Amino acid sequence: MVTHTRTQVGIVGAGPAGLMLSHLLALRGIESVVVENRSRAYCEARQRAGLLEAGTVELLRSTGLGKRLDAEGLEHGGIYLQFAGERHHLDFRELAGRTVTIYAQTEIVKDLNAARLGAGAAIEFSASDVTVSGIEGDLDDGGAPVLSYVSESGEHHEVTCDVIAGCDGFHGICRPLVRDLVVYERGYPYAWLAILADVAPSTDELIYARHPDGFALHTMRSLHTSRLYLQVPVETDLADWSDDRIWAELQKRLALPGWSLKEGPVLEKSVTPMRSFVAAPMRHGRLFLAGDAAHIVPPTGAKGLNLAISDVTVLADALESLLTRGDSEPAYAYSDDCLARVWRATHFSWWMTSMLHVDTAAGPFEEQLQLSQLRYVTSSRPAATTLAENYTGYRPLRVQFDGS
Ligand code: RFL
Ligand code: PHB
Repeated sequence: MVTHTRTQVGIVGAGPAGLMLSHLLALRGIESVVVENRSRAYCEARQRAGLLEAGTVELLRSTGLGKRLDAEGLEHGGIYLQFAGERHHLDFRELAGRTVTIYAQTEIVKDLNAARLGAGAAIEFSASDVTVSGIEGDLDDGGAPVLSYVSESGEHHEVTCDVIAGCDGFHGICRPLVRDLVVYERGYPYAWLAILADVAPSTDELIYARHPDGFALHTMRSLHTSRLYLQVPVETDLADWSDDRIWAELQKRLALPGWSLKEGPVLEKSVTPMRSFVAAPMRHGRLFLAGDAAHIVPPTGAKGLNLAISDVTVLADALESLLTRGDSEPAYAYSDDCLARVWRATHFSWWMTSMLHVDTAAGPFEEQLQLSQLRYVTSSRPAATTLAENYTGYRPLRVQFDGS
């Protein structure tokens, strides 16, 4: 037996993009159904991003999601860049007039789930056999795409929608449905080994370090929990990296006279490949892609989550015009509007990555170029401003709500 229902927007994926879209639509009086193939507990525990641009923070606050963020988030006025045995501070407040905030993706997902479920929203976790059909056609000609899935209890559902949002991440089912998709892609000859450690951070702001043996990053999740990353070869097997080996490598790459890195129990570790990927267009018929479903950046610029949030901000506006006023123009412009920002972030992430990582296949010439670029961004105010403006979010996200 199949249960048939109707909604305005069918959303595939309950990551930051899908949940935030559902939240923004609800604030505009637009109904949605979110279908997610993992459990709520899994989605809320998945360790990923941690750094929010100023505009992302503003958006969360102005849409009623600021309470825990304001109590637990850590506002940072800059970062440190370390190379050639020296640590330099970049002051974003002074350079760009903006700050960034450490607040984990896990916490944003928890806040969004609580807000949506508290408002009685439909989020189907642990769904299987998720499919999307009937997306073809012109936005002005009507149409009724169908989102179908089998719920955790085994019932088959078909949800008829006005439009569908593919917020199902890089490995989702929606992107392959976009006809004539063009993919722009670049791999990197290294990966990141990440640890979460039960120890207070040894720094007040993030340290990005280029060391002859590879990149290292010291970030944090709270005043009690540290997050650290190491550049490792692509084919790295985690089994070869004992906690002692990881700490020894971090100690070496982050070392600075007069400063010490505090060690603590490792709570979690993982290896993530690095990739730049942009798929265009971000819409086909009545299917709109948002977030990692359409693009991936290497994490060095801390842009992935922020891009996912900016995509759905643009999409919520476009869908409001389409579904409440019958104006399809912003929906037609959606892909181009998002891609302009996506390409800026893609360039910035590639640039940060290329400047800070050691490519063993590149020679001494490339190494000197990297060091020259690092000296430039830490000594020239215009160069530092370029980094600060991009890191804190370019262009700053336009925030529509006043939170009242
Ligand atoms: P997500 O988070 O992958 O969510 C997609 C959701 O879709 C579900 N799904 C399906 N649901 C139903 N049916 C299917 N067939 C489905 N297939 C998949 C998935 O289970 C999932 O719940 O994508 P979204 O929402 O676009 O959000 C993107 C962000 O998660 C991602 O860009 C960031 O985590 C990237 N990132 C960072 N971004 C930042 O802005 N700042 C950072 O500091 C930062 N650090 C990072 C990062 C990513 C990292 N990794 C692990 C890739 C650090 C790391 C190490
Ligand atoms: C993080 O806090 O996990 C983080 C911060 C900045 C990055 C990447 C990851 O560039």
